[in-house]
Amino acid sequence: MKITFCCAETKSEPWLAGLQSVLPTAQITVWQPGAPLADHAVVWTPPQQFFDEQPQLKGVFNIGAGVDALLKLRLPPQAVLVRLDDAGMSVQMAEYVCHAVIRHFREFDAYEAAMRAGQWSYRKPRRRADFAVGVMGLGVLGERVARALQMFEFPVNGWSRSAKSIDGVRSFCGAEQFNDFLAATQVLVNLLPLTPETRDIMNRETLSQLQPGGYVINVARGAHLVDEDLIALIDSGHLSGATLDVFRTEPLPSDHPFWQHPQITLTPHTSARTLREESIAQIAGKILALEQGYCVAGIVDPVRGY
Ligand code: NDP
Ligand code: OXD
Repeated sequence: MKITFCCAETKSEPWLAGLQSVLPTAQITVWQPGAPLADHAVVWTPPQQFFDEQPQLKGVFNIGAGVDALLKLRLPPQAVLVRLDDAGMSVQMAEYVCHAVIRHFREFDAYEAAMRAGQWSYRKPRRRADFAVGVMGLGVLGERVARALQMFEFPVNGWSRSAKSIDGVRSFCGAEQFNDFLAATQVLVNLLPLTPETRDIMNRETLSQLQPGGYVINVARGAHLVDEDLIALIDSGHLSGATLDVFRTEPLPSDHPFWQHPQITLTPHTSARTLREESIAQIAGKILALEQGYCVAGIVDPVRGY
């Protein structure tokens, strides 16, 4: 069995060594133009040339959960595209989102500023019931985040394409329930995949429907958010701020207004990192299962876009 590795911005040696140790009989090599044909590919943002030169692939394994960049390319029609299915990402996402929600709810930024100014000052406790968190996307990551937020007794709403039944989470689904979901939400968390239907979904019209003082946490993709609409709604006072981990252009250009905005907190696309060991174990297990004719979890539906 031949496996080709084509992952941009990724050190290949440890991945190759890790894959080789769990698939000892496989021939695993780093792709370069003109490389021999392989059976399976492990990829992250490969160029179109890669797929053009590997037309017989059976499996394409993305080393991330989001496949928006891959679905812009022409993939071999018979190849199954498999996304990372948690592989240690959901706990990181739960940590990140709970941290952002709690920091906002408990006003820890204001306490930190007061402490730095040498002030011992109390703020009035806020009512948890006034801080309903709405999670857009209740898949592998969104469901874990919704469950984690419940541990802190925030009211939790979730919005997805199909209806969900998650204990304690108020489920909204489809375009027809989107406005009700927004109106019931104070802190909006985005964990949708980027598809033609979800691009620009956080815009002036939708964000205006959040409860006054609303807050936005975007941990999915930058192109879900219309940047200037977010800034306008914060500056008008309708929204109180945002925590953003993903951006339309990454790294975020140095002249982007997000950098300087006092009510916006930024992190560099780090909310849930790909963990090498967990990912290698998952991908190797799935390659073996596919080779033996079994179905595997995490196969992407190219029509749905995730
Ligand atoms: P999943 O595919 O498991 O879940 C996607 C969820 O979104 C599902 O609940 C799905 O609904 C819902 N959804 C999709 N389209 C729509 C729509 N049009 N309307 C309403 N709901 C919709 O994805 P993951 O949870 O694994 O990951 C989500 C995204 O997080 C990734 O696509 C990626 O972009 C991003 N990500 C970001 C990371 C970071 O570090 N910042 C790290 C990892 C991922 P249904 O259940 O009904 O199908
Ligand atoms: C992913 C990501 O999609 O890291 O896994 O953004």
